[in-house]
Amino acid sequence: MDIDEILNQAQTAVDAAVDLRSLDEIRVTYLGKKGELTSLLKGLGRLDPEQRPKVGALINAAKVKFQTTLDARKTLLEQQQLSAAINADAVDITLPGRSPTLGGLHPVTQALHRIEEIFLGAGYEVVAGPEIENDYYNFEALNIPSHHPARAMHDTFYFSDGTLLRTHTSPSQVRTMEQQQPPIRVICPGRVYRRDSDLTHSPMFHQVEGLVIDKGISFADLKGTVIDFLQRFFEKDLQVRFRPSYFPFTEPSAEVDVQCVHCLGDGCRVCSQTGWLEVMGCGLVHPNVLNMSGIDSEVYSGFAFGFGGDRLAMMLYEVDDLRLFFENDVRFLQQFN
Ligand code: 2NL
Repeated sequence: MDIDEILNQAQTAVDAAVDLRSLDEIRVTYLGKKGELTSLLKGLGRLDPEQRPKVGALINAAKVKFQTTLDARKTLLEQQQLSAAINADAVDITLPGRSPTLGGLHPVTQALHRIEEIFLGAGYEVVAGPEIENDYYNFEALNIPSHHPARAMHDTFYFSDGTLLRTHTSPSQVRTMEQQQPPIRVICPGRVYRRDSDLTHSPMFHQVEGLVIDKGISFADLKGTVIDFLQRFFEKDLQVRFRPSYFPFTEPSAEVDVQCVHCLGDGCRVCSQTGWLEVMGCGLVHPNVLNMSGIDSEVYSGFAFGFGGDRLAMMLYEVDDLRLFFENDVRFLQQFN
């Protein structure tokens, strides 16, 4: 076969190659150790000596032409392979994005914020304090001496050094009384701890306590404040009643019931057919409590109240199981977003 014929054949083969692998096979066929153009060069030895330079030059020129065609095809196929890969990986930037799901505030936090808003609107200050307390602030200053039966009622968690987890947020209010003279209007929301755990009690719950001290504060002020708060919180003109009760830190003391938010007083499972739900404890601050914190009980009087924020959140959102607030199942929590 003559050189031009081989070159023609080789170039046709190159043009027909559809990928880099078959292109390389073609290169080997013509330029490899046993390739067709290589063999022509090896055959030069059989020619007349005077013909060798001319034929050798022709073969080399053919090799160069072939290599050029081969390189051009290689570049083209590489570009095709690259754009195919880019197309396969392409992202459709016109697709709408997937927005991350946003979390929300826990229903108890929402209820606490709602409570704070109501009292802030009435001129109260929101006060926080430590969860680890000592005997004086948690008990002594609240007229609960050691061996008082109320201590057992509080089911306290003690640390080995005698400190304890506060059983109510009253210690924050005691510090407020120590630090400022009346008029005092504060609420103290926060976590409190009691060794108590069953269907309706969690060892940690959220308490909100309120304290008002000024000249001439009476039980009527307490009643008006409590009734107004409950009606604002539930956004309903619910009936409220006060029953006499006992706390060491208030005298007189009362427990407050509100008309059942579920049945509005008809009687249902939630209110055990009574039509009423117990919501808080309250009373006029005991003179001993005022005096111990440096407020003259002959000059000033005050009222205080305390309730469970979790309990009020349950009533507001009609949640019938306290444990739902602590399990943090997103299917439950999402309903409050
Ligand atoms: C309840 C009852 C109550 C208070 C808390 C209080 C605080 C000071 C002085 C006097 Cl510094 N009293 N707090 C008074 C009455 C009741 O809480 O059932 N809490 C969950």
